[in-house]
Amino acid sequence: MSEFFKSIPNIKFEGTDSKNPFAFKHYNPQEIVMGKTMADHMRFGVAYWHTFKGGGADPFGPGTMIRPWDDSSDEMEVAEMTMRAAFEFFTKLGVGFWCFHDRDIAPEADNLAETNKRLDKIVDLAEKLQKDTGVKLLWGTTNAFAHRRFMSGASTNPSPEVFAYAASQVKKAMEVTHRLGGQGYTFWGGREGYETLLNTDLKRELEHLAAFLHMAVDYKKKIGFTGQFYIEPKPKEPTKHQYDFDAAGVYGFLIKNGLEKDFKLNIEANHATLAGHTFHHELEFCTANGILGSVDANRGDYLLGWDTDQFPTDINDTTLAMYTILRSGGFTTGGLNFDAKVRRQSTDIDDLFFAHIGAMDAFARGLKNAAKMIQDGALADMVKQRYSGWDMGIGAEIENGKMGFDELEAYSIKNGEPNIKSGRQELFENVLNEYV
Ligand SMILES: [Mn+2]
Repeated sequence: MSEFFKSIPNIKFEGTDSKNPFAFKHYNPQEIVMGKTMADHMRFGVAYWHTFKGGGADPFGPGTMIRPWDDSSDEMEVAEMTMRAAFEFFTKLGVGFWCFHDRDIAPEADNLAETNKRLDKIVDLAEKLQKDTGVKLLWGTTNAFAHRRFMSGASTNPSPEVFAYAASQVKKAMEVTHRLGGQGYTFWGGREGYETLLNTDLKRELEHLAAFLHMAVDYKKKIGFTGQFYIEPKPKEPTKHQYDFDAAGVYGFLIKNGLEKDFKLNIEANHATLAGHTFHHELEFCTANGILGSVDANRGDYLLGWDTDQFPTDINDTTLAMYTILRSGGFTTGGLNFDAKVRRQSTDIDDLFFAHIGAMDAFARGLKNAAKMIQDGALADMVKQRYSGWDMGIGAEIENGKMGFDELEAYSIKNGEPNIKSGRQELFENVLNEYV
């Protein structure tokens, strides 16, 4: 079936001695780590929007990449060629999953009814290609942020007509995700936020966002879609303030609105750093609250303040991410989706392979490092020791709810100044470095 990537072989594991740039050095899909194959741990997915629809455009210039699947003046012909190229790529790379926005896979027509027909036509092809290749849909989503109608947001738009349009679009995107057996559906808040508070009724917009998500939950039940709903936090860009700011903000919003049972989070590494957190922090917060759903695996640049969506290559980051993901019990419906784009100067088709191969190897190393850290118990034993005061005596009594302020005051007067214990940060950092 090779049409678009004729010169590129199927990517195989060749081990660390290999110098072949079209081979994995660390990712060995069938290798068992902590009782599961690497493929089952990671559940790698390719992001359709960046890898097949991204052309390298930036605010200073148009795209730089010329793709063979883009070679037609007929938009629907391009859409079909792109879908064929995508499944050829998934198969050669050896990933199990893909993710898409509705408008990536099928272009808009002059009206919504016609747009929906176009989407159905491309989804017919995607359904066939999924069947032929065994590649599955990790999640689908809606692009309700690019078109000018969404310039002031979708569900938080000041206009109810735009709210209705966005609802119609999400309805259809959920239907096609359901039809393709999607294991999840992601709500990324596109332009759900504001540019200035002066023209914004923040309270009302947040109420509308909650109402919208409740409608989505109702519709999910109505059509029998059993995939997991995710919200993907992001603090800013394109708006100055995005409502789904970070994991903690989203979790508070979900609880306030009675939505916490219906949503988990899709954590993106670069969104975490934009929020002033680490990727590790956002994953750890989700794990602590049982809301880790899926991951958009990428990275930012330490010197740039925007969402650069680079492919993840930092072994420290992947080790800590997998350390938390493994301790959370691992992915069920979710996976590691490469929401990442090759750089504007990486113009060849080969670069798409190098980017994904490197990222998959980086996570494979992270997985192996994290598994060893868990098996050795090195960090966990040190953390347990640090909190050991809570396992006995006054600590256990506080945790068991047997103490109040009166009792604690009496205890402190009797026992005097507390003993302090070193936090040993440098030792913890040294231990981590023994594994990376
Ligand atoms: Mn993302």
